[in-house]
Amino acid sequence: MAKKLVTIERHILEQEKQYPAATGEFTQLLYDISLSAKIISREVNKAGLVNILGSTGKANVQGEIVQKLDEYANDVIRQTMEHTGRLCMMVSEENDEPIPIPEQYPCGKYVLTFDPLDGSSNIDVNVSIGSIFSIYRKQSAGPRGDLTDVLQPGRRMAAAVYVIYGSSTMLVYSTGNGVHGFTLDPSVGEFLLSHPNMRIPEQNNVYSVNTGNYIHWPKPMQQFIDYLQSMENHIGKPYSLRYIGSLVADIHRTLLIGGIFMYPLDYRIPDKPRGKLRLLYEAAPLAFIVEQAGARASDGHHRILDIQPEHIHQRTPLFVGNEKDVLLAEAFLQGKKDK
Ligand code: P6P
Repeated sequence: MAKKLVTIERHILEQEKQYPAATGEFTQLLYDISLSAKIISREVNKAGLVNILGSTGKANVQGEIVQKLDEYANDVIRQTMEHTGRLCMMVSEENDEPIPIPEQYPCGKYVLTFDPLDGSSNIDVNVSIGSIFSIYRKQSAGPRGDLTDVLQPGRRMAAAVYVIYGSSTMLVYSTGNGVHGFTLDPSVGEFLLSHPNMRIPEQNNVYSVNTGNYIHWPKPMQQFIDYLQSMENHIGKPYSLRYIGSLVADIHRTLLIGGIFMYPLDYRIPDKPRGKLRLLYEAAPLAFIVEQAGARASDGHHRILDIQPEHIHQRTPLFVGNEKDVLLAEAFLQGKKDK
């Protein structure tokens, strides 16, 4: 029987019907995100052809050399979003401060945080990279957004989206009503439903971590990895290692085949809690999505979605994957597991 052809616009509209109070604002916001994803995908996919590679020589708030594609993606998202009247504030990995809506545009009732192009160091070697978005509802009483609107715990998120620019471009989103994946058909410029109701498989003996950082981990973390690599673990054979070093690609694979992804506490990182990944626009939106797909997401001690952000570029350790594996990691890290 022919599969139903469902575009992301159609799917979002169907989802909206389940919220009688929905005004369509939220639907339009998700559509705006899919539009920026199509534009970024076009540039990412021709990066090798056009002289867009190489860095601008400028560094961003992370101190990383900003690839031209990072800046381009950041500009595309800001220019797609800021005039729509749907947002009251934005936060981007590429901008030191929160991004207010320009005075000449009206403010709306949503907040957008985003990492415009994560894993950009992989652009030049043609490894999958991604964009990550989270949407919150405005909390402040004033006409224009403020810091209380962007520093919300992930459990208050209204929606999360990630886009993976790989062998194909996929957009995966959740509004708290399951996780749904769409694949871009560039010939018609439509995201078509390809992965309805995504659920993480029950179990898979795959772990995903940069073992090159082993000597920089706390002892319990080293013991957990030793355990996964041994014959004495709970499945009686060593786990396989899969690590791409591009967050969206590693999380997407974990969601599709199971296992556990980790970016643990690393003693080289001076600021507590000594994680590399960012909470607001990396860990929290991805945690929202994976929890909706039946997975667990924590920093090794707390549920990611329960962490109250203190500042917009706050970092966190991240453990994502099958509940059993993440609970095991937490038991080791909390000293509750006999080694
Ligand atoms: P490492 C890419 O630079 C990134 O920000 C994430 O996409 C990725 O998960 C992580 O860093 C990889 O870090 O230290 O393993 O190279």
